[in-house]
Amino acid sequence: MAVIQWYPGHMAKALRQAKENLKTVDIVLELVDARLPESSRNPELVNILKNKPAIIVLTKMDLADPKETQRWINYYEATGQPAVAVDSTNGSLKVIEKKINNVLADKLEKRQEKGIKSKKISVMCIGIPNVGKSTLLNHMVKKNVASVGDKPGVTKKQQWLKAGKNLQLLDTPGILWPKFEDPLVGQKLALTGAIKDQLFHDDDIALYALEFFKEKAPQKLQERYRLTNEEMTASDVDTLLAITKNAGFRDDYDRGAQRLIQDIRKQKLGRYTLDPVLQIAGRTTKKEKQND
Ligand SMILES: Nc1nc2c(ncn2[C@@H]2O[C@H](COP(=O)(O)OP(=O)(O)OP(=O)(O)O)[C@@H](O)[C@H]2O)c(=O)[nH]1
Ligand SMILES: [Mg+2]
Repeated sequence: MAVIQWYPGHMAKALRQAKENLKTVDIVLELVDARLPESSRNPELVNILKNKPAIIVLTKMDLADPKETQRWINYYEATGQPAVAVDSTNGSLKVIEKKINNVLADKLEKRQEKGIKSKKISVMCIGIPNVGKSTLLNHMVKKNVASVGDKPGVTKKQQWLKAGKNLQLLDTPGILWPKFEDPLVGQKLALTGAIKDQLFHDDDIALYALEFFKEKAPQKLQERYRLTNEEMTASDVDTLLAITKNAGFRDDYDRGAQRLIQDIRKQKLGRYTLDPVLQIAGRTTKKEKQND
């Protein structure tokens, strides 16, 4: 099976730092992308989070299929993992503060009994690159203090931010893991912009995307690229060639692939969820059964 092998040194360092900080923070916000909640979960982070209060925050819910997002929340909550979904570019993030207070209720009560009222709750925000950590924290502190950008690897080092009287928040650099055992995970991460574009072939990602949208949103695909029925039912390579031609790129297949990827990232083909909860939850249950 093809495995993408790469792991920049700064991510190894960021993982070490995250491990160190776990000892001091009260709670962790583990950010995942609502369009691919499991594929955007870094197994190494999940591993170090054992026994630490944590909340799974599904970001970019405005880009994902709302029904699937709700199913994911239900699934996580049912498996004892507190979860919320947010759009950090719009609306209130009070839901996160509420969830933090909820998860830490016992600890906060004990602090109060001991008369420690002034201690702030310290929160570390972790997740893969470009998942929206800095955007979410800026929103929570109501200031643009952390740098954000529509590409992976914007935050280079940790930064503490203060939110109101009660919270202090730690922004961290995005961390991926050294090997994607399932190549599909790498393709999903690339399509949604979590991996630097230079690290994958546009046409591989475009072909994966075509297969997905042909099945899930054929009408949108057909309308946007003015594809005939024959072009829709042709092989994915031929459909991509038709898209390239219809976009006016003649036979510049790479530009066709880039256009499709950019369009999907900009939501021109609508909201979508690449990780289906039922399939993945089913797989987990099967695995659990095998381990029993
Ligand atoms: N639509 C939408 N876009 C979001 C949301 N949250 C973040 N973004 C966008 O996602 C991009 C990445 O956001 P960042 O906050 O820089 O992501 P990050 O996780 O800090 O990334 P690194 O620092 O590179 O690890 C930016 O273009 C944000 O505007 C969201 O909830 N919805
Ligand atoms: Mg950042």
